[in-house]
Amino acid sequence: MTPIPQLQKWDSTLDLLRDPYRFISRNCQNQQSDLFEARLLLQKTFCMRGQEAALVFYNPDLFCRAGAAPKAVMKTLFGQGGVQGLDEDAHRHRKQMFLSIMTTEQIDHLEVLTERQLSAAVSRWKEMAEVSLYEEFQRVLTIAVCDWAGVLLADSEVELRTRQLTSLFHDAAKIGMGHIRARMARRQTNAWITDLIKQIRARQISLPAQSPASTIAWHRDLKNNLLDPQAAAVELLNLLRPVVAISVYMTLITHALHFHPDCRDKLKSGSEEYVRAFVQEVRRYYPFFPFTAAIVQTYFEWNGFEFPRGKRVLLDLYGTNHDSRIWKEPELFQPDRFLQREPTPYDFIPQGGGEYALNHRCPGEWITVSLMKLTTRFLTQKIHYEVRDQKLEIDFSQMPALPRDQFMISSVRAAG
Ligand code: HEM
Ligand code: MYR
Repeated sequence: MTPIPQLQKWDSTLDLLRDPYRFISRNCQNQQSDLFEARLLLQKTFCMRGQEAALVFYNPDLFCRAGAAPKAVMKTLFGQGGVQGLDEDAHRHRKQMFLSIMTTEQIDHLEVLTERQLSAAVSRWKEMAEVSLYEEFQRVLTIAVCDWAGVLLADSEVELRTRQLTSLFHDAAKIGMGHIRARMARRQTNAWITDLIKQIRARQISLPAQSPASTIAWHRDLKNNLLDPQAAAVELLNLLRPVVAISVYMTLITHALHFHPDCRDKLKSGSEEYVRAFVQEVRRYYPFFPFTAAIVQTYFEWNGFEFPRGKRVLLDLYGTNHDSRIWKEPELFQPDRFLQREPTPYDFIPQGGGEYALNHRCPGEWITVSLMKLTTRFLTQKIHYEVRDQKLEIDFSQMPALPRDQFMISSVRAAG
């Protein structure tokens, strides 16, 4: 057996938090290995990257997810009792519930609702001296996704719910006050949506049968029981929160358009294929979800390395999307690469890899791509705006990573 390269430091958690997107690939480079071991959160953890690593990581016979995510992530971003922590039949059954929601009709419906909110926002933006795009996108997506999912949202509630849903992903990985905010947001949103689930079940609210809130409220587990109302709330929040998180990608699209005027010109003429390639390159190039975690379920050997049962393993998503063995000149932003080759489920993994139904790969990828394409068309074809001098470099020390000044625009007007 080959010994697994070990980091010398007693604990590397601080190094990981200082540069979360590049920690794994930097150390892989230093160790000349796609796999190394480091102590993270006081626990010896394997870290790996690359398409071969993704192929083994997404073998559901070898890895499980129960206990894989740290408590801090469960109590903020994911919530407790949701699909992310399930395995085997229970996972496949719950995952099917999510996949059943992702029909073309549902995705188109969310796109229409989002487009309507973006257009409505322009009337406001025209009157504003300066528009914080990240915040505006959060609001647009909160209104659209609540409407789509069947979650009633009074006008007076929009600001509060936008702030809470955003905190679940924006503050989850912060330390100190930020993290406390995310924990509070988790408690508040759980209470809000648990109430809604109970009202739907008591038939105090009537929703179309195909609305996502109904699907989740009436979903039955393998023993034919309804989900515990708190678990159902966590699953409905597993739709609301990540759709609001697309505000991060929407902001990064604006960033890419600003720094690549050649792409903007090509997008103006609007070939559908190029819009798609541009969106894929945004998902490849920019940091968002840094890595994902699983636990070795049964002992196995891979490339001469021993994987002991119970070991926590991190798969580097960002590093795999920047692996020079897969991507020529990975640090260049080049949408054309997606016109030349279709990615595989293991070499392009911004939202996880493998098969949707059998693995934990993100069931929201189609929605994400659809709303990103809409945003790209909107920013290049529907409005004009100015970008004043500001700090636009991406802050790689934060999760999610955003431009330092987030992205302020001004002089917004409809294109005509
Ligand atoms: C899982 C990223 C949007 C719902 C995941 C995973 C990642 C991810 C990395 C875990 C993959 C793994 O552990 O193997 C993202 C990013 C998004 C996004 C960067 C951009 C905003 C969405 C959307 C939805 C969604 C729009 C739903 C509408 C989920 C759910 C899971 C998941 C329910 C858990 C799947 C499972 O455990 O089987 N996502 N996602 N995500 N995502 Fe997304
Ligand atoms: C979602 O809301 O599910 C989609 C996007 C959230 C990204 C949050 C930023 C990074 C958090 C890192 C946690 C790592 C977990 C092992």
